[in-house]
Formats: sequence, structure tokens, C-alpha cells
Amino acid sequence: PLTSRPVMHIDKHQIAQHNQRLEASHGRRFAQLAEDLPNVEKIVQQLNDFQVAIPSWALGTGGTRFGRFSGGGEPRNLEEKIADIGILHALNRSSGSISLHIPWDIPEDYAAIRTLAAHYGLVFDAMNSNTFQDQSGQPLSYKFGSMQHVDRAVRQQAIDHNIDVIKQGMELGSKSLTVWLADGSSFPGQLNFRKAFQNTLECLREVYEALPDDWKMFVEYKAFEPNFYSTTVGDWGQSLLYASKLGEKAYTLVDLGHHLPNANIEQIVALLLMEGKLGGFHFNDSKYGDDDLTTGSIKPYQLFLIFNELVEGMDSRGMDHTKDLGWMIDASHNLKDPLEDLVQSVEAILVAYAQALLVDREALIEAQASNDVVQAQEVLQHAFRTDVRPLVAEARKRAGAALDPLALFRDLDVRGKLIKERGTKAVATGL
Ligand code: LRH
Ligand code: MN
Ligand code: MN
Repeated sequence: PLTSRPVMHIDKHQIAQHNQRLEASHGRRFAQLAEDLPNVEKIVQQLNDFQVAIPSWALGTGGTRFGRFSGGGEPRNLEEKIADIGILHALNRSSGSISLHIPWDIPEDYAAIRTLAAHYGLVFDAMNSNTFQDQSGQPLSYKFGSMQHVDRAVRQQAIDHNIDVIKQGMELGSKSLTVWLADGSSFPGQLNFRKAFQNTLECLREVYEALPDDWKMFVEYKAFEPNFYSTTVGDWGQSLLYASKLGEKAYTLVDLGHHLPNANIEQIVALLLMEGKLGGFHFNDSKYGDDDLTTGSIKPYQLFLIFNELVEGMDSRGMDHTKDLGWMIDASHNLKDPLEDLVQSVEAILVAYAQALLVDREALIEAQASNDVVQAQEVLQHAFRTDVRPLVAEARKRAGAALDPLALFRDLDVRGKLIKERGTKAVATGL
């Protein structure tokens, strides 16, 4: 039983009423699309099964280096972050898990937290460790790195923290650890690259040793920021090196915003999948760097091309789309309502996935085999230019979610109610 039940919640009747209002126009649009698709039932089912994890740090208004303008009604603690994801999941039935960041999140009573999450139909996705900031009371500083550090004692502190995060994750039923390191250097000569790599590898090995057998470890790479000359896990090659040396439970994690401009992410994805070393995703979008903008807001065609490789690569390896990779959003913005932002990101992911499922694989293979470049482009763009939103909406309807989650969020004045419950000056812990 829950000790305290939040006031704001979305119930079945509100969803049913909303869907009833939109049913006629949705039904028309869906029927028209279904007429042209041979495998519509299968696609709707695949969309229905697809779940993407929500990071606990995306529920508050993100800041920039220059300031933070918090919105009202933001979650003040882990319980309220879970409640927010509960609202999101009730609206779309596609965000059934939460990814924690330790110690931005401080789970105290594990059983109670699990019960609360289960109440909303949520489970715990990857745990994220944090050795990129100094926490109050922490004996040694990460100013010059954590796992790469020249001082063994600092490295040990980073190892211990990661092992503690694994232990906390075990209490919550998580099955994976994501390690993102800010380690690197900002000036030539600051770092011995080989020593930094080897120190990091040694530390990751110790963390890997503490990983339960049924867990995965994701090594997340990032080209730059906060370091601006070198990053010790700077690209997919370096991440793949670590993951290969660590062992079969270690994988590369691709955060879409962590590449140098114009990187061909879909090709990276294809090769990592081929090697069995793609572990998961952090979805977001960007124009310049790690902008963490709403997924699909800047480069929807790239997102589609990535999903095209994912579907093709996973199918060729007999992988389960829903279970075999870790899907997560890693976006948080400073202008939008965080929940509305997440509704948009989840929708964009499902749209890109649906478009990828529409690709005529046989026609594409044929075009490739005959060097028909024009036809290959036609095949891909036919799928990309199909308005698949009725498929995504239909999947939601069948799962008991809202046909138009954003409209319902606004109609119910969810944010207004959260402000009433939590106040206008609520500030989430974290970034
Ligand atoms: C680093 C990153 C990483 C962190 C998160 C807060 O830029 O993408 O995944 O854990 O942001
Ligand atoms: Mn990330
Ligand atoms: Mn990032």
C-alpha cells in the first residue's frame, strides 16, 4: 500500500472520454492508412510493445550554463519524479520505466519506491552513476577526472561509487549500469592519453567484476564537454575498445547528441549492431553539440535513418526490438514544460520507429543489389514521408492510452494541478 497518494492522477474514464471525442476522425485516418499497408496489425502491435525509459533528470526544467528558469509544479523528490512519469505513462503507455541518476536521486526506502513505481506500472531501467561532479562531503575531488585520475585514491572513490550504484539498482530491480565519464583534458599536454585510458580501463574492470550475471554495463561516449581538448571515452571507437576488453556484459551506448557535427550516426549504429556491441540509446536532438533538445525536433530524417538501421540490424540478428537494447530519452529543456517535452520526444521516437517498420526491405535490397541509387532513395523516402501518426495513435488507443496525449495533458490542466499540489517554486534535485 502507498503511504501517500498524489492528488494529480489520470484515470481510465478521462482517457476514454478524450478518446471518444477524437474517435471519429482518428478512425477515418487510421482506416485510410491501413488500406494501403499489408502488415498493419503487426506494426501496431510492435508499436504497442515498444517502451522507452524516462530519465529522472528530465522532469525538471533544464538549465543552461547561464541560468535556469524553473517552471512550477516540478517534482521535489524521487517520489514525485515517479509520479510524473506515471502521468506520462498513463497518457501514452509507452514510457513504462525510469532511469535513475545517483546521487541526484536518493532512494531511501527501496521497497516503498518499488511499490510506488509498480503502482504506476513502472520498472527501473538503467542506473546512472555520477563521477563528474563533487558531492558534498565527498573526500576527494573529480576536478581532474575520476577513473582516469593520476591518484589511485580518486580512482578508488569512483569505483566504489559505481559499485554502490549497482547495489542500489539491485534493490530496485534494475538490470544495467550506464557509465558516462566527463574525464578528459582541456589543454594539450595535460594528460598522457595512454595512461588515462589504462587507468580508466582498470577501474571499469573492477566495476565490471561487481556486475551481477544478468546485468549489462553501458559505456557512454561523448566527443567533448566538459573537456574541450580530449575526452577519455570520446567516441564509439574508444567505447567499443573498452566494451570489448571488458567482456560480454559490456556494451557501447549511443547518445545522439554526443557526436561531432555531421557524424553518420546510422552507420555507427549499423556496425555496433553487427558486432553485437550496441547496448542502448540516449535519444535527444541537437543542432550544435550536446544540446539535449526534444527528440526529432531538428533532424527527424536522421532519426528515421537510425531506426531504419536498428530495425534491419536487429531483425538480421534475431533480436527482440523491445528487450534487447536499452531505449532511453536523455533530453531536458529550459523553455518547455518538461512533461510536454517528453510527450513530444516519445511520439517522435515512435513515429521514426513506425516509419522504419514501413520500409520495403525487399525493394531496398533489390535496389542495392542493382546499384539503383535512385530507387534506394525512393524506398526510404516513401516510408519517411508516410504520415504514420494514425498508427502510433491506434497503438496507444489499444493500450488504453490517449489518442492525443498532449491535448489531453492540456485539457486536464495537468501542470496547473501539479502547481497547486507542489507550488510554483518547486525545484527538482539534479542538474
Ligand atoms: C552527458 C549525459 C550523460 C549523463 C547525462 C546527464 O552529457 O548525456 O548521459 O548521465 O548527460
Ligand atoms: Mn546521455
Ligand atoms: Mn549528454
